[in-house]
Amino acid sequence: MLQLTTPARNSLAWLLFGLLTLAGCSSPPQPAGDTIKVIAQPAAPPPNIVIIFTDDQGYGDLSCFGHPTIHTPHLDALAANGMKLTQCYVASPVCSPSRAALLTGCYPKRVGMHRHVIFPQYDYGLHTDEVTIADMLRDHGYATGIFGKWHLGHRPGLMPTDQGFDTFFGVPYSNDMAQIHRARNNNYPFRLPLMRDNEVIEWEPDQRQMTRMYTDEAVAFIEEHKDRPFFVYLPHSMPHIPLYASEDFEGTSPRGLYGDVIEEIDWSVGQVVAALEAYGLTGNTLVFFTSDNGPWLPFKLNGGSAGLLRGGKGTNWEGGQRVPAVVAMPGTIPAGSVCREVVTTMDLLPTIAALTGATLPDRVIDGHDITALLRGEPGASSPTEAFLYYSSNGDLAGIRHGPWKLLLESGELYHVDRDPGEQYNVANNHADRIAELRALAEQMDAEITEHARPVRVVEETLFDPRKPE
Ligand SMILES: [Ca+2]
Repeated sequence: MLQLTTPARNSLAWLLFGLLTLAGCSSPPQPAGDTIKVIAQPAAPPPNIVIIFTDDQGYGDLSCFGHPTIHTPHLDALAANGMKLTQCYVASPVCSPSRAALLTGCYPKRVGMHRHVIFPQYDYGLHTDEVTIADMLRDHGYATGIFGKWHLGHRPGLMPTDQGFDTFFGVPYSNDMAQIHRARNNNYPFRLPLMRDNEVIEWEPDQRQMTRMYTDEAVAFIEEHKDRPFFVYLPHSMPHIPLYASEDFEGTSPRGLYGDVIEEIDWSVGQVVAALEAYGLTGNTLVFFTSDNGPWLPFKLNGGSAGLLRGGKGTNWEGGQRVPAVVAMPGTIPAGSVCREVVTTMDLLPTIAALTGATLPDRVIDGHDITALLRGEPGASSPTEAFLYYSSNGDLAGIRHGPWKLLLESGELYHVDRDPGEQYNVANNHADRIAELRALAEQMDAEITEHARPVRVVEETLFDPRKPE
């Protein structure tokens, strides 16, 4: 659970070299002997980080994860050049808690963000005392940008630029917290702003252009910062309902509008990868693609598919929290590899710290460094001994330990390696195991509860989300 140290690796050497280069010091004043050695043989800059995070995309909604009619050639190529993760979990089956976990490396409850999602009228958000991946990398000399949906608080002091990002372009909350897609003369009281940093630049933007706009902004950011380390966080608004695709994609997929939307996201992945290739950055950039939770099944054809997994968004079945994941970093991650070990999005922060030499937050986090798994080291196994499931309202709901998964309320027990679809409850044969798992879950949750850190409440507003009279 506790990750306290990581080697500084080559980052100090790179930073010294970079500083001297920036200062134009071709003949610097006589420095210490070690520094001369550094200048003669500068280390490679630390890797760029790109995290692409879709909204409500199911485990089965990529062709490389088995979808028969959605065509995702760019994601499939990313997997062919990198690694597919078949047991990747998010820490919540809904948006805001899942995002808090990804960015802090913590269970949502540890950072107070476990109580469902943030609505337009809410006054709280992720506390700025928390250290996000963006904070960590910016302190390490990275340019940091977010292009897409934030959803961790939108009052002054709770915005992306307060949480380690140099720049933000996108929406502060979900794309259905909007007037535009609802029936005419509806009573929904809130509207959706498109923002740049802390400014609203448009109310109720044309959502058909969203995926393209985020992509263009992300690619421009990569171009602007190609000569220094950067972190791009690209949390798409789609395929969260209401679904929208641009004119180039609408009506093109045999899967219907949902397929159009996924194929436009796939196009976006291709644009990002092409930009990295154009600037010679492919081998020194980690690209991680995943989804914030499972598919929104009650919307039927407009929701996605968790493939062979049971359930979807908002549930603690595997389909709610096990998400499709692809990661690439040629030369570091073996091409065409598959990791079947349990990993979580909480692992991203400590793993990125290890890869970049950035300093880990000075507090308890829940994620683990999975670089050994990503490098495909022989015998590498999951550092996650047990994984806790929390309901969409933040209540302890279950635990996975090895191949076993216990749902606490119903007492159902599944062997999710043999039975990933959770079809065969084997609780009757395992009374002792159930007692052990229940005790472990309660013990882990008690520790998190005891040491939970607060959210931040802000009275002032940046904008009025209410519909004008
Ligand atoms: Ca979501």
